[in-house]
Amino acid sequence: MPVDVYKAPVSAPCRAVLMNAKMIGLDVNKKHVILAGGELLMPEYIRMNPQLAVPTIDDYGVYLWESRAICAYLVNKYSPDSPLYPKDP
Ligand SMILES: N[C@@H](CCC(=O)N[C@@H](CS)C(=O)NCC(=O)O)C(=O)O
Repeated sequence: MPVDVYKAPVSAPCRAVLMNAKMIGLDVNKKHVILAGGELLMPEYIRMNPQLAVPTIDDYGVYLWESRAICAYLVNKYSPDSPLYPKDP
């Protein structure tokens, strides 16, 4: 099962996460969220992201939001030798 990425097509932060995943060759399961549809207000979503925003990831029960944090996390976990992020913080 790939990592779930909750995203909306109009969202630049979501595109950053998806581009980042593509750059490291990570297969993700895209879950489309309709921003005006009230999905972000559902208890199941609030449990994952109390900030009520996309992108959010569900990595086998590890929930993370904020696009830049997600990008760094995915590279660290799934492509630690990638040159996308420096080894020395
Ligand atoms: N700083 C956040 C920004 C997230 C954000 O603002 N997402 C917008 C879409 S671009 C959102 O989900 N808005 C909620 C809404 O429109 O109801 C990130 O980089 O992930």
